[in-house]
Amino acid sequence: MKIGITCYPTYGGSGVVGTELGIELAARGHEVHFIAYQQPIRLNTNHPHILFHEVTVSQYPLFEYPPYDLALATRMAEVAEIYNLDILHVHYAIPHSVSALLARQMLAAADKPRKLPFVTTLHGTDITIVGADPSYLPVTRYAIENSDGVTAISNYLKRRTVQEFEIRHPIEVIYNFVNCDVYKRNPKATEMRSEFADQNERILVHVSNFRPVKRLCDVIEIFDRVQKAVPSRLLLMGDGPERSRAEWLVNQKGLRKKVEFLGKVDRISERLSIADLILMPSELESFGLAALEAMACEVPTIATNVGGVPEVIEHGRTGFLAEVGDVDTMARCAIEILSDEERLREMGKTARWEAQSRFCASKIIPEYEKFYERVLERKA
Ligand code: GMT
Repeated sequence: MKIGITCYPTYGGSGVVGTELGIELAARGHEVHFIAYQQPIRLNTNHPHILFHEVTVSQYPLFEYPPYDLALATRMAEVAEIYNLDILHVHYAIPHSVSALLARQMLAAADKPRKLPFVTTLHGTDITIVGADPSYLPVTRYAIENSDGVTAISNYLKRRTVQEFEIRHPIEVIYNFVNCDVYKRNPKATEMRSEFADQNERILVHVSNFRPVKRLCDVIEIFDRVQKAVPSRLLLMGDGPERSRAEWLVNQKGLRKKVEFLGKVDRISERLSIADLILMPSELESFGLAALEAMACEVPTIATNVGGVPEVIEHGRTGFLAEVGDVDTMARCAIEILSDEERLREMGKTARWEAQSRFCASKIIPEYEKFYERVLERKA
């Protein structure tokens, strides 16, 4: 198949899923065309079946807000026509599904009309935060309803979309995935750990885009309690609006020597594979991809019991779940597991097993392929 993929190219779950999906599809022989305003952050391959098409948004003094969605629609239609795309797959409804809808209509009305069915994958904040905003809700609902196929990354997100957007269009749940050959425990973990921690210290990690929804300060609060009981270090991967608040808190608590802000890390798998625990105390997560990637690396998660997280992490088996803001309970669970080497490793192994058996790319990518085939059959 010739598949066009649009996602946010920046640091964030939906962009990661869109990019990794394209990479996996190309590895399975499909031709994949990424269409975005910048090369996606995880697109670091020269695979011959992957092409990147940049969307340039012209500036004009009249435009206080340059119309990216229109430039994107135009580029989608162009790429579809030139490269004869079979299908377009957009990640994150706003504004990508609206642009795809426009591209489909433009091509249908062209001198030589052609079909361009599109699939929208809902990731979370496009529904729960941004999409639910009254200024976006009607247009988001319209674009979802008019997509040729809609998928959501968890049952939770599907339910929420149906309830809040009153969507009648069927939504298929296709879980996020992880490439278990790339994300795995590093056999050289012990050597690599010495770059960040002493031999007797545990390594805790957090990965996110540091938006308020991630509750980065709770990560610091949890770590502060943990390091008082268990010698440990905290590695923070990512960047975003909450960084300076978190830096202040780290400073105030005298944790500067124990907390490292690594910024936007390219090869997350290398860092995850040396970790003992991942902290994800988010206000909301429709899935929690960072936790899944950690699970594949045998790293249990301490998280909040929100959104789609319980569909990924089983309390007491692959991690621990607590209420939002309950940093004491999350710290207590972390201390408990970090103090019991045997249970920690056993839980890590169970997490890996769960990632492999339920969320491995080799299982999930064929679900997307079948979904595309069904959409194409319907549109034939
Ligand atoms: O969490 C973010 O701020 C990023 C956001 C995105 O759309 O880029 O992540 C959402 O999609 C991820 C990939 O499907 C999910 O793993 C995250 O749980 C989801 N975030 C939220 O629901 C807050």
